[in-house]
Amino acid sequence: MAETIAATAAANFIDGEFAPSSSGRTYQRVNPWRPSEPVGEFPSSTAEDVSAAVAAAERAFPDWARLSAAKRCAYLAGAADAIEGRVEEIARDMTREMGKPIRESRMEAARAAAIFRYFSGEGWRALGQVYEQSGTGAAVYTRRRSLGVVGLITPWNFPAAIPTWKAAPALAYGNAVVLKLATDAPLTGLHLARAFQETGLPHGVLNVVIGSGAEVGKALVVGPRVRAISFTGSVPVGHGVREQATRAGKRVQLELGGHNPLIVCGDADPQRAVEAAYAGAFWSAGQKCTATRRIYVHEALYDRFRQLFAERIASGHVGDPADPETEVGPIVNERQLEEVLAGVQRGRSEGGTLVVGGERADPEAYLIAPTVFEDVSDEAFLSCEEVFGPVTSLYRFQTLDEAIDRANAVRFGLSASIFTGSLEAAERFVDGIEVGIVHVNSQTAGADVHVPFGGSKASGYGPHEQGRAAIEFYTEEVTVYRDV
Ligand code: UN1
Repeated sequence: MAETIAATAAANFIDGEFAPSSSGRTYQRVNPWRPSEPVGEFPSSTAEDVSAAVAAAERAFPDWARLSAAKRCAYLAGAADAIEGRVEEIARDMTREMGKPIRESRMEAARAAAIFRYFSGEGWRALGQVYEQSGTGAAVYTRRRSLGVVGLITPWNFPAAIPTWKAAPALAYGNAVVLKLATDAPLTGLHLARAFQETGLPHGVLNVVIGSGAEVGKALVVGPRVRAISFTGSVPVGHGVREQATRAGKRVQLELGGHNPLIVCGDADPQRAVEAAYAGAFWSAGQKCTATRRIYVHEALYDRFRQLFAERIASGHVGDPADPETEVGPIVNERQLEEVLAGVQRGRSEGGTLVVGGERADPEAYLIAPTVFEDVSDEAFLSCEEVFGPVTSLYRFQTLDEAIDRANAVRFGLSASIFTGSLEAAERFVDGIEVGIVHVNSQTAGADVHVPFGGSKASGYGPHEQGRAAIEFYTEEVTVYRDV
């Protein structure tokens, strides 16, 4: 059944039915590993489609919000079961449509099931606190309630995990959802709609619209009946979303880019740090906002680290993302490929030296070899701006304070990591590094499902996502003075 959903232009999910765009417009998505191979035809949706989805969500909302949390959460548990039962199928679709190596696609599909599972329990928790009124001693209590229709705008790079980690809490807390899937990876997200359809979710509670940011995203952001927007994507688009949504009086949550540092102290186990650097910089071809963009190595360890890192890259598996051995697959599309290659070019023209990589690695596939620079100045483009591909730079440092200062000298603040055996160094790093997610002796990417995820500085805005933090964004707090 998924194949028929996937292969048709009737892939929006509105009011419980799969349907084409009312405009009849479609686009074709191709496999980034073999761009001559189409993945499928999908709807190029319009503001009118968004309007139909929002209307369906508005109709569904009151009954959904009135349902007990336990009953709502049963649908999430059902979706977790459905997704768990077809991790392999979802992973294969993900790999085919956006090029993520199948090893990682499997982990991500399983993560989506875990997120639904987690929120199927989380939604049962307390929604408020009871106090006594200061004058009379009568009860005054707080109660969190759902917002209404929420708009979720999701990217192509985590096409299972991100739609899930937004939709799961939105639904658990009683909101109705309009989910925009990215045009570069619609197939994966459609499995969520399919899973909920199978659980018998009431029509209109979850709606899925596929289309561009300019049409579908904008219609959600400015549409007056949408109470809140949760957006994951780039900094410039995110800031535009914030401006427009705020002007329209909406609640906004942004998860934006990163420029994540990894600090390797002189006492670190170099091989372990190299593994983390490799995974952080190159898995998913560096197309994660949590990818490792800068690696600061203590001067005593620099030459050894550089050599081991180059050896690890030489023995790494780069190529067909459908091969379970592959660690680094293609870039999502041709435009992104060109942008990454332009970033590499700029790195060279600003004085960076290539340690390895730097070129396209396949005549047909959008594949770029893992790329490492050194001698990049702290002010250069590569040290400050996100190049969304398998590109990272090495820097030498002398003291930990210096490394932390340099690590902080960017506008982003998403994740950061340190490799050290010293508790004191780790504590100094945790205290001084200006990011939302800190790793000690693990790579910069990754997001456990039951803890908050989100950045500081230009990397994020609004409450964090996932875990118990998610209730902040998807509910509003009411204070009730109760006298008899
Ligand atoms: C992860 O590192 O597993 O778009 C998650 C992104 C982030 C999610 C990263 N919002 O890359």
